[in-house]
Amino acid sequence: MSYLTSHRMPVFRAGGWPTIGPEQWRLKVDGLVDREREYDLSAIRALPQSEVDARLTSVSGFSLRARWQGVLWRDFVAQLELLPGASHATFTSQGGGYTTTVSLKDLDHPRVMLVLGVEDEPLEKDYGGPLRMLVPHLWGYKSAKWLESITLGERMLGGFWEDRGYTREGTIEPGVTLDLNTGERRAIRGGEVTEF
Ligand SMILES: Nc1nc2c(c(=O)[nH]1)N[C@H]1C(S)=C(S)[C@@H](COP(=O)(O)O)O[C@H]1N2
Ligand SMILES: [Mo]
Repeated sequence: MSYLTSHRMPVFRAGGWPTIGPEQWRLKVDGLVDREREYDLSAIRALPQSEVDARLTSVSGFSLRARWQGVLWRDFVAQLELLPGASHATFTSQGGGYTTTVSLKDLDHPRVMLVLGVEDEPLEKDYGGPLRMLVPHLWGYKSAKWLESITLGERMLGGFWEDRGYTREGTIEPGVTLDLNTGERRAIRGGEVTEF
């Protein structure tokens, strides 16, 4: 059983579910970039690979800490040439119905990652495989699963959860989270949860 499954990580699939396999999978990057780009999985694996130890924290009250493997956003953005005015990235999931936007300022963070694996196993389809985002210092709805495209733009936009009442910024607020690593409820103070 995978790490996420054995820790009872919920499986969210708002906005659809991919119908293509990893062989057909492509990530498109467009908008305010010098040219449109497309990556298959081997192209993503050819970029510098890293690992982060970070907690994904959902506004719905659970969180999980894990070791995530993939490409750091900082390394990914470094091989793009952004055009003047680019200040936000809109992430669209396969399935068509899920999008979310994050400012480039928020993405410029050492633990923001395009995730290919968790705890040394490939990311399963349920949890966003073959490739998902991890933005650990914002609520989980900013971490789009089944990444299909990244569009560089000049403004904050709505998105699946943002249009249903959650904030566009996605800042983690103080409260309580069910820590799936231990099964305990713990207080969080707002911002990235790094203390456990
Ligand atoms: N495509 C897509 N991405 C998504 C979601 C979703 O429903 N569909 N849910 C988001 C929310 S609210 C959270 S908390 C995390 C949950 O990730 P998980 O389903 O792997 O637990 O994924 C985010 N990314
Ligand atoms: Mo969430």
